[in-house]
Amino acid sequence: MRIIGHLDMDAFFAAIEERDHPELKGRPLVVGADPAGGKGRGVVATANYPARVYGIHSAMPISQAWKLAEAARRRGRPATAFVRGSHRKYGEVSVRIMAILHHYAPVVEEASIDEAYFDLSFTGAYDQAAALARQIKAAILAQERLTASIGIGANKMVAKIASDFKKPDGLTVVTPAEAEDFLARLAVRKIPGIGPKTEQSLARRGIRTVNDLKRLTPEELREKFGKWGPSLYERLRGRHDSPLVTEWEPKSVGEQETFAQDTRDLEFIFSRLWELCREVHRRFLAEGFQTFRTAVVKVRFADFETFTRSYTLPYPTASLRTLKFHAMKLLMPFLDRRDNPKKKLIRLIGVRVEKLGKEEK
Ligand code: TTP
Ligand code: MG
Repeated sequence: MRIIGHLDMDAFFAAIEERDHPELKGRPLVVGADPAGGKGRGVVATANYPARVYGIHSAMPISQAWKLAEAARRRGRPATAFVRGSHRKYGEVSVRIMAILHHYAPVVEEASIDEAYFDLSFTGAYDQAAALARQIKAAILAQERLTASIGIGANKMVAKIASDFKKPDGLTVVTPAEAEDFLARLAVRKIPGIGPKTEQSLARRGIRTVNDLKRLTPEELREKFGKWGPSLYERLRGRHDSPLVTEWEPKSVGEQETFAQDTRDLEFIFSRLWELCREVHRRFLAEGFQTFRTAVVKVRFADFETFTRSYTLPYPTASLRTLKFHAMKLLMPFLDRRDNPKKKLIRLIGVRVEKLGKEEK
């Protein structure tokens, strides 16, 4: 018997800002781009629940969020605070939340910055799994002063839908016996993979709930959804067997170069460093990876003394610019007094990415 948990932090970025700025507590709060008095460009990263009451949500233009906040204020509703936020801080909190999960569950899939699946099959029973989920929520509250919502079900799909069912601070357990009825009542949009466009086109045919959609035969689903149809047919009935995608592949992609002459020519060394980064990044993509988390730089001096330095990002990225930035920061100390006080010449440099991730298909 499988028991899968899914955790999703509540209003994640906004909750962290409220925690760290008590004067914002309980007020409507938007984390995102600078609203610049309504002229701002860029978007909302997230809004806390009081700001969502005004209709503000993730990915909305910040100018529109500003208008909604102003309209609410003119109606006599509380004023909304706008903050830019700190992605570095959110990444660090995320790392600590994931560590808590790893402490309680042997297999954890870190699905995004504030979301993870974890295997609770080892507890052997749904009430035991629920008790453990309560412990996880309590540990997060005690250590981070943040709330999370958790869903428990027989597979990833049911667990994810369940974690969203009662937010914030929710715990929703859907046993295998309950799964089909639980899903049948929901709007079709709740099934991962059914987006706003499909929702609309189904609504035109009078199909709004999962129960409505279950009236379609596998053939009709294939007509409408193509190859995805048969697996959707199963999902609507609560069946979904994809595994948790856990560890990073224990692989790395790296390149190094021995210079024709030992050197301390910064312009030359950096031009070679950029080229190595580009080559590593190209191979990383060519080998089918989507993300890396660790950048490693290697330096060998003319006397063969060799060092490696690495930096692990708070969350996965695919960015060549990020790789170049951290490779440069890691290499710099070897070019100046910090790690090269005797001004030794450099014989070789290398660049490597580790903690590589491939997304689940
Ligand atoms: P979500 O879990 O989607 O949202 P949330 O945690 O803010 O709220 P909820 O209680 O509904 O789970 O995303 C997690 C964080 O990711 C969110 O706090 C900010 C960031 N984010 C963006 O920056 N842009 C986006 O479009 C979305 C959806 C999220
Ligand atoms: Mg969340």
